[in-house]
Amino acid sequence: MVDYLDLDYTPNEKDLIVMYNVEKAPNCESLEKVCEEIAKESSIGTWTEIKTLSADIAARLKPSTFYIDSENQIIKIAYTEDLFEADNMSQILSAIAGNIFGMKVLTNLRLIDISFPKKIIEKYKGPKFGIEGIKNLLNIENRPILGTIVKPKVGLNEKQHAAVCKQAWEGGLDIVKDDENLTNMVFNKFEKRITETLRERDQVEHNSGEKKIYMPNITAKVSTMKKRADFVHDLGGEYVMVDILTVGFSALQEIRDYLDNKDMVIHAHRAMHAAFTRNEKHGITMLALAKIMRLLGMDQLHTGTIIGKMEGTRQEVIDTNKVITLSHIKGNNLTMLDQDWKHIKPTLPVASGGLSPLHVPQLIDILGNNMIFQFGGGCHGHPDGTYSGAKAIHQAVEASLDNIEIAEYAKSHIELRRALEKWDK
Ligand code: CAP
Ligand code: MG
Repeated sequence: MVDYLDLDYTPNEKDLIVMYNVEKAPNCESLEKVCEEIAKESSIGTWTEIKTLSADIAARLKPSTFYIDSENQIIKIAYTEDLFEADNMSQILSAIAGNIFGMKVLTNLRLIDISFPKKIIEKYKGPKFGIEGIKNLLNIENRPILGTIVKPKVGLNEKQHAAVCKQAWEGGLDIVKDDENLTNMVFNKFEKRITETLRERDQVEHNSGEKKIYMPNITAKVSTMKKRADFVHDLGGEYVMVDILTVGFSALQEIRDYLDNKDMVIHAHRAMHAAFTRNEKHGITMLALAKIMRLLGMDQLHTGTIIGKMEGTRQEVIDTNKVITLSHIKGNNLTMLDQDWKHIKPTLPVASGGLSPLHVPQLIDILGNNMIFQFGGGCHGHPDGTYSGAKAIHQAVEASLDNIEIAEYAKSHIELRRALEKWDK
């Protein structure tokens, strides 16, 4: 009989460790029993003893549940590295985040965090640029990077799209991006949109002397994403955006490798994440997902605003930003594990969703300056349009960095005043 429970076990540097929150099913005898089932199903075992599982295989590969906090229903399992194909994230997740979510012995299962061992970390490049690389590229030091998402999400034609981008850049924003559902549409063709928009970008850069960024959404099947990235690159684009979950983990690995010698920044949009990150009792935390994305090489990642329209508590967002920006993580027994990120650069967090200039003081206060703040409706919804919306966002940041109340600053800045008139209800 293989024993998957070993509370005396001390993990070593060859172990991948997973922290789970477990709610056992009423018909299951104990938390220890559930731990055994989770460890079995996520590694070498199944629902019954099998004759084909030799003592040697068990000795080499069986994982150990080495920590059980029955009060908080939190467990930690150590998996030896030989259970995994180190450079194959899909395989790793099929094991530790696969069948186990569907087992009847548990009512809920939440994967809280994964600690990756040296042998796995070494197989990944991580972000090409990281926070410093992006700040250098945009020549921005002591303030958050400011961006907008073209709205409406879809519907504009190529020229209309480019014109909106031009206004946002001229209004002072650094970045303009496609929305998560804008790719190659009958009314807005990818190549024509990129051509029109990068031409406007070049013009605004020339006139303003400021660095301006366009993040086109290349989300599609992998071969098409490669072609679209090439098209952007050949036209002088430095960024691509990918809907990380809908393209999938293996596609992301492929794209990161493909873009490695093209010097392109990868912006990761997390559309669909809430399908498995939102339920606090079941699924996978955004923190764990964010760590996977840092390892896979995403330079920028949406992680939440705390104060905007999307779900995500202050603790979740701050912890998530911590594990993707720091080089060494000191774990606790509740929300995160120790992690040494070795050569893996930090990923720049993105706060986006339901933000307007009014949110800026709080955003800077809670999340700091090493951030990207994005405003869709909060820019294009300005009473006087996109250009004024962009100006108002910039003015709110200027005021906040100088510790001036935005209401006070608005007295001498019409765009900000108009924004307050609309949104300060
Ligand atoms: C924001 C946005 C982003 C969300 C994604 C939207 O627009 O473009 O996709 O921020 O959420 O479509 O909602 P608004 P998250 O600024 O107009 O809200 O960042 O939480 O992944
Ligand atoms: Mg969007």
